[in-house]
Amino acid sequence: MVSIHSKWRYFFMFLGIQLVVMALLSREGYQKRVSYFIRIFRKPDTTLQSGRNHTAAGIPGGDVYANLSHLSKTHSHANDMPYCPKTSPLIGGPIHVSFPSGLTLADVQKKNPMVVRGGRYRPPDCEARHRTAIIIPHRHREHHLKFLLYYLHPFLQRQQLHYGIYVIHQAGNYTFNRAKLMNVGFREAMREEEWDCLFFHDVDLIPEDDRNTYICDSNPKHAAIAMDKFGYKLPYKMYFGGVSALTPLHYLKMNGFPNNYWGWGGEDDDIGVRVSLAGMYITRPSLKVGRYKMIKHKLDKGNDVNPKRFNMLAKTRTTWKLDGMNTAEYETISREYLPLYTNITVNIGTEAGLHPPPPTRPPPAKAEGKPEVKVSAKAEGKPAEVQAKGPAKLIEGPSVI
Ligand code: UD2
Ligand code: MN
Repeated sequence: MVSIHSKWRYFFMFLGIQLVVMALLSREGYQKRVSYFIRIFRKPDTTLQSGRNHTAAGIPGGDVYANLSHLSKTHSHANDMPYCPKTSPLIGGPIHVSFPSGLTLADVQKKNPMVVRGGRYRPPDCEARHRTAIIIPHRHREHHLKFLLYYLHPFLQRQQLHYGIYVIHQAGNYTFNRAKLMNVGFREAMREEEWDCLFFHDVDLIPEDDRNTYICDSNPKHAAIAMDKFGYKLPYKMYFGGVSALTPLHYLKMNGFPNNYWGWGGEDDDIGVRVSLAGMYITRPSLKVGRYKMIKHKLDKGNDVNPKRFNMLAKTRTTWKLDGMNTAEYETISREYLPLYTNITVNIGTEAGLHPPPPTRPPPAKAEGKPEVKVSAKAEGKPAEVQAKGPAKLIEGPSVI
């Protein structure tokens, strides 16, 4: 009698447990829980080793340097190399992004032994299908640049691209002009190699998934569709900021980017409007893949919000053919082929031209007893770095890879 009793007890306990499990699973979000349990019992994924961690959305992120260690320098870019596969076998999906203190450019260099002078790379064991130049507008953001290089080099190598990284550095302290620097980057990069795709890339945006391939589409591509700062959503339909990709043909068709947006804002929308005015449209990767983390920062000194941006934007339709790549004027101050990137320092002038006249000074105060200080008109009108470094100095070209 006692044993029958206990049998029933076990049976009801078993039934109860089953009911609880079923209730848990049938509630909203049961899929997440199921995958969570599966992940606990699954063997670790060997493609995303050690640095595995979780991205903001709870997606597991791997070490961006995983998958690359087997590439050796023994391959010598033979002429008869086969084309790389259409989808790179080195791609690993979500990437764990963090910003450890103490990282140096020397560390980044050590981690990327196959990157050659000027920040160029070609896959050692196959012929790349794509040639991509990365153009980064820059001033006083060395700290961000270091992190971007740390992530971008292995990211691009995992995609088996032939690539080069160009940092376009605005000389002097005059108001920053992101879009004009892009025009400089386009011309200077195309002067060096036949790139078939150009990625225009903010210095502070780190891609979080290497399935976001840095190759061009048949129309201009907006790659940074999902950023942490916008809650991993597109802020508005025409948004074209952060990271975008155009072929040389796309770029020329829309007359490049505007040169006259000085200071923060507006230029990205102008560029978006140019795309449609030139008869093209914006393509995008999926929200799952076009994910980026922006390194937190404040508005820079020398990049105040541009108060004219809305007025200017209203006129893009009439200005895009008159201002852009066809009117971009600048002076190259230096071109340096550094181990991890090509640095091009340029004088892009001001609204008043490349060598604006010195600002008119108020007449000297009379009878104050102070001696008049004379300022050389010649030295005054030029940006500080132009004065310091003198005329354009071209450091020899990159070694042939
Ligand atoms: C947003 C857009 C950016 C651009 C900008 C308006 C995102 C993620 N990006 O950036 O594409 O449209 O608004 O102009 O929404 N920079 C320097 N030094 C400076 C100032 C700027 O290097 O002193 C460069 C740098 O590459 C930076 C980029 O210009 O990432 C954009 O400037 P920002 O980061 O200050 O502006 P943000 O984040 O609002
Ligand atoms: Mn930013």
